[in-house]
Amino acid sequence: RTRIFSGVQPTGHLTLGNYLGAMRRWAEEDQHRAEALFCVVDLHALTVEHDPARVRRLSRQAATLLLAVGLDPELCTVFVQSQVDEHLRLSYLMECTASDGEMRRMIQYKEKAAREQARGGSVRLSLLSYPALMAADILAYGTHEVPVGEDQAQHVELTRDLAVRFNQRYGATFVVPKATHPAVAARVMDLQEPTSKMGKSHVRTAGTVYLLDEPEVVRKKVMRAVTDPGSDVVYERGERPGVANLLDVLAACSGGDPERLAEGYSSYGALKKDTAEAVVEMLRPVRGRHAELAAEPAYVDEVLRAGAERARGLARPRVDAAFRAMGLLG
Ligand code: AQP
Repeated sequence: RTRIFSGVQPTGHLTLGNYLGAMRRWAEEDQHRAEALFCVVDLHALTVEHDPARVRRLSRQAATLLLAVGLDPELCTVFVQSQVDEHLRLSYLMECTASDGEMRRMIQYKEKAAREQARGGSVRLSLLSYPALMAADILAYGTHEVPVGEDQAQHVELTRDLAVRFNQRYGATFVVPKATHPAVAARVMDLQEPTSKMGKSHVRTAGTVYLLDEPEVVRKKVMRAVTDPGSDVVYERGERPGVANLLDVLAACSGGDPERLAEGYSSYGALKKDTAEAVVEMLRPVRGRHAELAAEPAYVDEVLRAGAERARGLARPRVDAAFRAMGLLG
């Protein structure tokens, strides 16, 4: 059976980008067609300056949101990365497989390292080795497919390289996985800065729609989205990134095609209004379900406990085999 793995980082409140780029497909498609594991990757959240209490709170919220968007623990495995030791064990072997140079080439490393330095902080070593841990997350489970937004494509590519290298050098141990991306909205852009990805850890929040934003807040953010010079509605990602982003979001919410949708609009105002309503309606059940689940922390804890146990059982034999293959007594 096809195996799928993916995750979200508790580095901020989850966003519309996380939902459209990844989580929605996990719930609507992936969990139904494959053996799927979804993870709150909390260890990754320690790669940048963090507040322990906030990371703990966000991890719980992210886990609750995974269930709120429709992941069903009867169909898939939902767990927290730090509760399954195999990720850390295999991460070290991946660090011993990867080179310093290929880590330094990662776009996310360059961007986040620059951000940390601009804040006056130092760059954590773990930010550089992040892709080794991510490779471990994926490879530990014999994953075939990694459903992610486009921003993660480079890390999955590196994971493939590491799997191939490891298998060639130490013997066939890992499945070589591939990334899958949604057909539309694989990269949702910031509403205020449509040439940058919408991100959950941005300091300015006006361009980011959070899954738990009140409907009024969502409307305000979308209505104030930066559009482009001109006033005719055409889908042109390069020339008109603001309008293209709104069309992508509308298309993703309403199931249409962004270019086709553009033909139906003669003003930015009408496009924004429809996009705002489409987002509000799409998020309404997620907010509702999140509120219900947040009132049942014991249930969420039990899902995570059972998920971690199951994940551990799946990962352990392959990680043990990798230890032995690399020359450790294991
Ligand atoms: N804007 C996006 N559009 C489409 N997909 C996105 N994803 C993230 N942002 C977008 C996808 O969501 C999944 C989880 O992402 P993540 O938690 O690894 O990353 P993030 O939300 O981008 O948050 P970061 O990395 O903490 O920092 P910022 O916010 O500063 O960039 C992934 O599948 C990702 O592709």
